[in-house]
Amino acid sequence: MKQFYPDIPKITFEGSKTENPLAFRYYNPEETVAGKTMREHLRFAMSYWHTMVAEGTDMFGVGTVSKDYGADDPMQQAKNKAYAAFELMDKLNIDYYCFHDRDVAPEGATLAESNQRLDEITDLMLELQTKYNKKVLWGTANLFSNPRYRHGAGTACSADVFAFAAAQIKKAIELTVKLGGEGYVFWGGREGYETLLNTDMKLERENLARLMRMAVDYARSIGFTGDFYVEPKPKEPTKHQYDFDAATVISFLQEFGLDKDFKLNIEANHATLAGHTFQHELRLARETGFFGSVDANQGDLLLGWDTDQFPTDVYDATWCMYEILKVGGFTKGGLNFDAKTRRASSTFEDIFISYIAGMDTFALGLKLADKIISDGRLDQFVKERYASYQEGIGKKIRDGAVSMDELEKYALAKGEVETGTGRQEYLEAMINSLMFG
Ligand code: XLS
Ligand code: CA
Ligand code: CA
Repeated sequence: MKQFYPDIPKITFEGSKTENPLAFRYYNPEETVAGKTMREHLRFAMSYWHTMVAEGTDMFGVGTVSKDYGADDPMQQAKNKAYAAFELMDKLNIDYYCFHDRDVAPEGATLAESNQRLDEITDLMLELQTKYNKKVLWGTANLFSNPRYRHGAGTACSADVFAFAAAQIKKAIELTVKLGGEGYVFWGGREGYETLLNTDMKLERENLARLMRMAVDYARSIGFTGDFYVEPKPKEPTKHQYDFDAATVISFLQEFGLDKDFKLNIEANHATLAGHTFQHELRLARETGFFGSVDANQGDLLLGWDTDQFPTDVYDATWCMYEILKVGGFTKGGLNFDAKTRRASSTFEDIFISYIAGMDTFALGLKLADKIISDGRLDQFVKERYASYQEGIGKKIRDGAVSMDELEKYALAKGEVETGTGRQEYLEAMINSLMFG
């Protein structure tokens, strides 16, 4: 069979001392860490849109790498793209992929034609999944690229657009089921607004919730047993997104009675755009029971947009894996590399090297997070910091067994209170010595 990456070998683990750029330094899939193999912990996924489709265009220039896969006809391109995708996952030892409907098959002149094209291409993808033993982590519908969605999809001012979006989601769910996908994502691409001058915010938010409810009910009725996720993002493309960050999404889900049906897909770059750390969003998702899946990438803190860079920051990966270990690991989610090479990194080899860098970073993060947790000093420190809630008045506060009167009496009797030092720098130095010592 024709190879699309003939110069790239299968990537294997060679250890941290290797100078071979096409080898894993830390990702050793069958190595056991904290009771599970790295493969089981990390559940890496390839993002179809960046890896197989995006050519490096930006606002100022055209693509720098061709993704036509040697064909002119769009359907032949889509088929070649599928062959290339599975070759790439096979060579990188990645078990899962994520896709939008429009990534895998070109949109047709009508909805019916688009659907027919999707049927044809997903037949091939199913064959390739079996051949290469690969799975879908999650599917989704692209409800933001086509100009019909310029006012949003579920939040569009036009009911016809809403209906079109519903039809597209219905099909994307059917395809996710056909491909055995373990999840389905709602990222609200243009589900927001630019100005309130022309916007009925109440209707838009209610409609978005209606669409989500219908999608879940339909999916369950056709036997989808996977998880639904909402992926928060604060801006880009619209100025005000209804899915701004984890807290906003959680309150939206609760407001509309969708909280039992959805979890969160937390993306690192979206967290920082919202003015949070990646770990903050993960912690909130974990503590509230909404943790689901992760889009592993990183932004550039000097830039105000979604750069979707491959994650190479070991601290961030460590804290991400710390939260994932603490939540008990993924169930149906995984680490999807929603990431692309920089525009100037314009060869296929750059794509492989980027994935290797991302996978190694998270493998290292996993080991370091396990080290921090096993060491125990950090957890112990936090426990001791809140020790006053374990007994006496603190325990009564936690148990809801105290009134304002009683607290006033207590405070009056106690006099001035002392709360001790936070010892942040001590902790930071301790983490450094655990990570690098
Ligand atoms: C865009 C989002 C998108 C979702 C899937 O910023 O990250 O790619 O992950 O629609
Ligand atoms: Ca994403
Ligand atoms: Ca993104």
